[in-house]
Amino acid sequence: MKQNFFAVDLGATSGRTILGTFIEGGLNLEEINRFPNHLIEVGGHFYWDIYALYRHIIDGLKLVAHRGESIASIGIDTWGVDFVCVGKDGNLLRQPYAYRDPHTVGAPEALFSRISRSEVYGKTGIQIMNFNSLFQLDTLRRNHDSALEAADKILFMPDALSYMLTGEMVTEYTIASTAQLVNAQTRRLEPELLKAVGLSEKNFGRFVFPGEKVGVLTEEVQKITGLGAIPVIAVAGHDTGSAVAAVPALDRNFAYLSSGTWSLMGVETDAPVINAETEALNFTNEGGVEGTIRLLKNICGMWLLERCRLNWGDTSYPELISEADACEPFRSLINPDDDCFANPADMEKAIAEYCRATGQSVPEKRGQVVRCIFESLALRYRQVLENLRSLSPRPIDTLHVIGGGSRNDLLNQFTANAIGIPVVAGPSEATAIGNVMIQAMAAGEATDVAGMRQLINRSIPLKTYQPQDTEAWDTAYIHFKNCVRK
Ligand code: LFR
Repeated sequence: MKQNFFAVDLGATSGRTILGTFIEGGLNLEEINRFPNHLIEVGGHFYWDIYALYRHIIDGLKLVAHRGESIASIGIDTWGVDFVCVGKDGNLLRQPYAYRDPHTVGAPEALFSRISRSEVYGKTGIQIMNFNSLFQLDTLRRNHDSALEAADKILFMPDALSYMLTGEMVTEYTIASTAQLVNAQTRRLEPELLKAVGLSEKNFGRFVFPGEKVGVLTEEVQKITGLGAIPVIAVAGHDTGSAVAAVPALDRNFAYLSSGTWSLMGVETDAPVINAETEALNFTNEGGVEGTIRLLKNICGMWLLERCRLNWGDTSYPELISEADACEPFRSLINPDDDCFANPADMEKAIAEYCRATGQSVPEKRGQVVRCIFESLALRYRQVLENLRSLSPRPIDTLHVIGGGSRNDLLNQFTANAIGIPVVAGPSEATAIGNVMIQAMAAGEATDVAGMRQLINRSIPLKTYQPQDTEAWDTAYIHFKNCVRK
């Protein structure tokens, strides 16, 4: 009998539920529902609405139940680092803070006065970013946050939603890894780091790896949805972990770019790569499926465009892309990772100000803004790929672009031009596919990631972009390095 796997994939701007089913020679994906995910600004802070996300998941489950379809299991992945505090009575203590809340600005330095930067990096191998859960927890601790003070347990977003569905509390390895709370060698929560922020392992749920069962739907959820006691499986709870599991590569000489709100560029390794160079370049070693490590760097991605679009009404992506295509090349360039783009009130203005401050032409038309974003991203990809080449244990022959951003033809072509090697784009729903894969492996329907990657490669249309205009891009790269702020 065919088995349907229900994947919940929540990103920082939108979420979706997908039903994945293995069919003759391939994988069929059906989107059940799609919904926005908003940052909620109130009282000087930014939060997520976990109850709204929960309701959307329930709606998705109901839709499948009403069709009379069966579900073999459910898996949830989300963006990284955010968490909820749970009280002794099992209640969520408040909505989770969103990682773009500026309360963590300067937080790493505050912690490093008690435990050194090198020690934190050496233990975890995780890039220092002020919003990592380690620094969020320390910020809340310093601020005497009432929810943290009353917390019995800390649950990361995917684990919190699994808890709401099953009543069982777990801490899944991939999501705890990107939180900067896992020791990269032992692959368990690092007691010293927990202690540094006033916590211990008792404050976390049962530690599980991708593929382990969390529990089954509570009677309450069964009643609301009309479904039975369906198991919830811990997938790679960190969306990037699920996405990279679904890179359709046939060998291992590749780099990947998981392209969504963030652009995550890296390689897959068998063991953490933690040394003076990775520390200086601030590369991360996030835990993945089947014991793999993602040696990668976060690059600010479609966030730049998503935020500009807030000013532009309902203009579609294809429209914006064609406007950008019609504009003059390399008119203005930015460093996408400059702090000023982290969460500005007005992204278009922030870009204009950046260009002015660096002595460049200020984009005047919408197409010019979009072109500036795409060209700057492609050049930044080149810079990060150059670093990766020196850190990676393997050669890099191809760049696999996966995720929603892989649908962007113009950016894919710019990327190939900038990096000088072929770009293979797709699948755009890599995260949901990775989520389904782990569930299928848990159910015994799939054996390993390598086999699944071959199946994805065979059954999902991919598009290859060969580098063009490389001389112009080489010149632009030199210009980029000179004109942007580091
Ligand atoms: C991508 C992602 C990145 C993480 C960022 C913040 O959606 O999960 O991997 O660094 O969001 O959580």
